[in-house]
Amino acid sequence: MYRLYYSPGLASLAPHFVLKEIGVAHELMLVDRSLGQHKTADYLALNPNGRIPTFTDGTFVLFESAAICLHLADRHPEARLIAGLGTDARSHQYQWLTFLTNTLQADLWQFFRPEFYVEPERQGAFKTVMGGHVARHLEVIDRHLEGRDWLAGDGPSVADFYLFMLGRWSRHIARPTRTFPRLLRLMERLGERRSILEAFAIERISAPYY
Ligand SMILES: N[C@@H](CCC(=O)N[C@@H](CS)C(=O)NCC(=O)O)C(=O)O
Repeated sequence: MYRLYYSPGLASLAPHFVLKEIGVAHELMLVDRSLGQHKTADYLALNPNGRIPTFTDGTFVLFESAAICLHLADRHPEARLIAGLGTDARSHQYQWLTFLTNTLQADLWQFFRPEFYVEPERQGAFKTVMGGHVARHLEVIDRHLEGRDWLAGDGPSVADFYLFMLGRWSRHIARPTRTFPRLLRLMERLGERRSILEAFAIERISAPYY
């Protein structure tokens, strides 16, 4: 049985959307950050970074949210959440997913956790700078979406579901996702899907979603 170790609204959200989109049986294991459950020896044995999410399937263990999404897409080709191996569309899906994780998500992380990077008195200014970087990344995506329904390929891929999660997180910056017209259309299109609405309901996340 698949297991997703999650915490509401965090980086486990994208794999949760993907599990729902596939419609495969799975167990959700709540990791309560306020109790430090992500730093216990048992959890660190699964994910040495002490970060959420982690995915298991029997003795198989996988961490990194994007890797979990890709794994599920590969395991369930019938859900068509990734284009065929060796196709241009698949390479572009890799491109966008990588951009999302190592650029947009990385800068969002710094926006949300300035205390890891600068002293308290500089954190306000640091957040403004990081919010600006995030807005520029969203602008790149928004421009790319001109004339396109999805990031790459002819249907929603794991990259789009991942973008939905980060687009939601970006609602806290000065120029949130909803201020980018093409990005907003993508968020609206995805936000109507049953998979996403079910995941939000389970995680007790209510509208507005982004
Ligand atoms: N690159 C990791 C990052 C995961 C991550 O940073 N998760 C956050 C929640 S969104 C977390 O677990 N934070 C734990 C903490 O703040 O100590 C992934 O995408 O899976």
